[in-house]
Amino acid sequence: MRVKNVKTEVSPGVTQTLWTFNGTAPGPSLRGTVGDVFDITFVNDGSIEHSIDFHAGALAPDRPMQSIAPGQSLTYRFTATRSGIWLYHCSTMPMSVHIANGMFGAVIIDPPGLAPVDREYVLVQSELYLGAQGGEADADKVVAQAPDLVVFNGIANQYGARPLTAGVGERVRVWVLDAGPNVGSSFHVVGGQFDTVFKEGDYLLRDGGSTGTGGSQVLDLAVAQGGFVGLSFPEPGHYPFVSHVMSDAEKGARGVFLVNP
Ligand SMILES: [Cu+2]
Repeated sequence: MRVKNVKTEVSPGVTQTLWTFNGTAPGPSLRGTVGDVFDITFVNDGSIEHSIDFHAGALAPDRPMQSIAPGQSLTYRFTATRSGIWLYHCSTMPMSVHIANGMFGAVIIDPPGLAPVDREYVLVQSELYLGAQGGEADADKVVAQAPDLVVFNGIANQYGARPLTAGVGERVRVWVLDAGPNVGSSFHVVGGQFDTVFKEGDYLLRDGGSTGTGGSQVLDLAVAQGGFVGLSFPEPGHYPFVSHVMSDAEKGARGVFLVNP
């Protein structure tokens, strides 16, 4: 896992120099099952001190989560003992600014017995606090918790231009993680209903629940929480997905499922 500063178009015509893990924000999504050992080599090729904190592992933070200077590296080994979708992030102070400037990602540890699906997506919500064009996050805006953009997978409105796809009747799973640093999410699919919701390590609803007819309209996530929803689409069309915190949807936390016959 290598820190790199990368100029990124975060919204059409808007460029920021992000601090990234492996070149993108969010960084790579890692995946495994309970019992897996993750052996990470963390390399700082950035321009200031950085660090990494994997929520997916339980261990003493002292050594693996320490900040390291540019040019240094460390090894970080953790065992995935519990299932869920877990945040990882830089934990160098001010952590808010490091996360706001791109230093976050997801680790998915499948719960045992996870049902097969036809389509599976991962959406990581985060905020951008724009600095000068081509520059870095505006720390004053971060402190004020006044984001310019709220985004899925790092870029405002990207799935409006380039929809996620599914077919009528297909089983679709959407993993959602809220990376913050400051704003929670209320994940909703317009025209869709979730028959399954898994949040923070357990099912809130599974196949319609105890009645068999239960449904859910939103997966609510505080900052750093995650889960998944399961649904299928009844007919072809364009089904928008949003954070139902509507001002955040209007700041870019929205996209579209294109459902084909
Ligand atoms: Cu950092």
